Amino acid sequence: MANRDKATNQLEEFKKAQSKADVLTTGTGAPVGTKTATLTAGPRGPVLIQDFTFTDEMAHFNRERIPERVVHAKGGGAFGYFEVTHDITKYCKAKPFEFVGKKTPVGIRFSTVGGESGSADSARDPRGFAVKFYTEDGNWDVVGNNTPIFFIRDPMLFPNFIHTQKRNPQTHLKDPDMFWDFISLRPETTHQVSFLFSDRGTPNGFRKMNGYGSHTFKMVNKEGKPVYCKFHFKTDQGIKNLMADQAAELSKNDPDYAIRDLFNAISEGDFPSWSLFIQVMTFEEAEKFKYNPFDLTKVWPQGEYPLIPVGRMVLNRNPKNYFAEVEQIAFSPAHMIPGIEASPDKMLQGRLFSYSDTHRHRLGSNYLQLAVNCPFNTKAKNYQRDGPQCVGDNQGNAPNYFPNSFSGPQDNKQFLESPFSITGDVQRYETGDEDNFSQVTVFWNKVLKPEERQRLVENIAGHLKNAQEFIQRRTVHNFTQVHPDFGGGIQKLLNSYKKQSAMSAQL
Ligand code: HDE
Repeated sequence: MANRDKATNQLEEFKKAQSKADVLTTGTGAPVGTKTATLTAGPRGPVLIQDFTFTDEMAHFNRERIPERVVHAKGGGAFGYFEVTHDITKYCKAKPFEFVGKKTPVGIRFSTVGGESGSADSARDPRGFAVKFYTEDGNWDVVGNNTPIFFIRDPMLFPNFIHTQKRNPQTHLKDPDMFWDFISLRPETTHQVSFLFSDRGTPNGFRKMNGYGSHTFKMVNKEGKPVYCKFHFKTDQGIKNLMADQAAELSKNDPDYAIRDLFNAISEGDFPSWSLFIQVMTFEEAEKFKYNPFDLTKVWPQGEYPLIPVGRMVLNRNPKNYFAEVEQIAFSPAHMIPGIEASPDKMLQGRLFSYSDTHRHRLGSNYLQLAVNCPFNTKAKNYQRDGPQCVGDNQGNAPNYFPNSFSGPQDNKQFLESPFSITGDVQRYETGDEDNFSQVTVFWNKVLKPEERQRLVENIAGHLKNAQEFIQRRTVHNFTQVHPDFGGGIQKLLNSYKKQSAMSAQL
């Protein structure tokens, strides 16, 4: 049909490619006689337990759902490649950056964060931006967001922060107090909340937003010299955001807007791309930097640490099967390769544990054997064996213990991490008041245009108005410390909402 987009016309496309229908089989591959009638004793039943065609399918259906991601449950994905355009080997020996012109296959998943897997794509929320590089040294994941910063600095707070965006434990409803209560009690959230309620909190689909590795990482070169770095994927489509009313409209009329937009663009050959840049900071510079360089609530100013171009990522293939390739794709910041290492960032360290742990729960202990997760540009050779859903040959007849004298896979010191020294007393260091506002003041004064400031104030007040007054007061106090006009503007709007609702109560 001429007027249907590629996503809507998917079944028609399948039919075109499949000249003749295959013979239907059971899960064991046995041909099926009929798919419309159970095997029964007499025309009115009962059903015989020997009907494997029925029980095979019903039992499988009963098990179709796996747990959805506890955060980032709603998302879409695609595949493509990363190509090096600029030489950065003086900083990094990692395979994807080996030489100009080198291409590495990638898989990507974009997502919203707080909502369930049926929630609307245009919700005000950060967007996940997770990239898997399938390299010859194994898979490397950059599991980032569309913002260069995050709400908190200590991973201890993460599960509780996330609970504030989930449902109230008794009512199972979204709760007007939970989010702002937490936000106002933890002022380090002010920077990210200001991004979130600006226009960038509602990007126009997945193609027209940037992606950031967000954390500080380490890059190591061939000589073993490390530097700190940050990753920036800048959209070549240009940044485009939805205004709050457009986003609300789409939530009602096309809740899968972003997934559809990505699928159609790729199907039509309009391949989205992003240019990758890095920022680099030496260890000596990190010692003297005016902020903690590992604080995820802060950016590294680009005036001091300029963007260095690296390459371009192009998405040119839609998933063939959503569940196999998008629902089951499993990212982890701990999936690193030689040349890329962790920094001390506490949030990153917390994540290094969390992701593989959740995958073992969500997908099973052999999640790395699934086609979309296995390192297909090399081969995993180790001493892990067996376990549920062990696919493939389970490493065949190779020895299953180490060390051994029988040519089992050997370790090699050339792949050791770069050494680094650590000093300091072991303690639980509180991080709640490490300069929460100065970079937000720069955002307010220098990044936002006057009309964008106004929309930021309106978006916050429109959301905050449903919280209790003591929570509103604490929130306004925090934004006032960024700039008196910021807090003042929110308070003014809250006052007018209060007046309006008092008036309508009198009517
Ligand atoms: Fe995540 N996060 N996160 N996160 N995150 C997950 O892993 C977690 C954080 C991000 O498309 C979970 O597989 C902790 C920052 C993306 O599959 C989980 C902390 C950033 C995705 C998890 C953070 C992210 C996730 C849920 C703080 C950007 C989706 C399911 C210490 C820099 C990946 C899963 C995909 C998903 C934990 C904070 C990005 C539970 C503990 C900061 C893009 O493991």
